[in-house]
Amino acid sequence: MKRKNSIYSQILESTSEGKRMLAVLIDPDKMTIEMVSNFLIKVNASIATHIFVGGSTVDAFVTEKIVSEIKTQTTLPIVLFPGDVSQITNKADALLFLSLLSGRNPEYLIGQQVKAVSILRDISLEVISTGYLLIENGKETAVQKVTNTKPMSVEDIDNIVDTAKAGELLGMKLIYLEAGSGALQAIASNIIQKVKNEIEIPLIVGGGIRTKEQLENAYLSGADMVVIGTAFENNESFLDSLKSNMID
Ligand code: 1GP
Repeated sequence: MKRKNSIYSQILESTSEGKRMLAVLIDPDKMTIEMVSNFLIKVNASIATHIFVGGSTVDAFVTEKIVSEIKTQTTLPIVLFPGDVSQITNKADALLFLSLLSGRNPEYLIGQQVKAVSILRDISLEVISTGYLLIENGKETAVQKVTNTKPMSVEDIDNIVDTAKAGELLGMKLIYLEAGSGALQAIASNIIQKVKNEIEIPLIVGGGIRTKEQLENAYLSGADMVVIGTAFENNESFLDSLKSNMID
């Protein structure tokens, strides 16, 4: 089946033009269908460019319902960021096909991806191969627990850079530096800079970003796209402060 690649093309175009992308992460485990409408009004008025949907532990079919609801409330692209194969639905526009390169658990390096094929075979969802690197942040995160892998040490930047580069050389289309949802420390500038200098594919950074300063810092360090979830869940006025007509 021929697959679309329009979402990835847009990401490449924005990256080459230096346009900042912001993905709002909606965890179906934390947001109910009833909450979507009000939240999306704020998202639509903000500088957000993408909506990511996913979580580490989400009940089957919940994702599909919430994606369908989100779709009625926004024109922004909806990209799945799944914790496992049960979260794949063709109601979304694209899927981050994640491989957890920072860990050595075969289930999250290739096992889940093999299981996804029988679902993907029958649907035309855009698939974007993504090298996913979990970096330590000062506390244990859901990704770490669920995948039973260790995050990469912030002391070993060479290893982080080489792992990101290996993902690119394997043909991955995006690299995602993840500090983990609700991280105490977001990904440090020097890590973002060094990874960005090494790779040519777009770079996504997420985990623990709570302020405009941290967001700005991630972009200035080289993130092409930043993902924020927890800060918007806890404080929707943060979203208001990122209005699309905002003049800095
Ligand atoms: C988590 O990178 C995302 O997978 C976003 O993290 O919830 O901390 O913003 P936060």
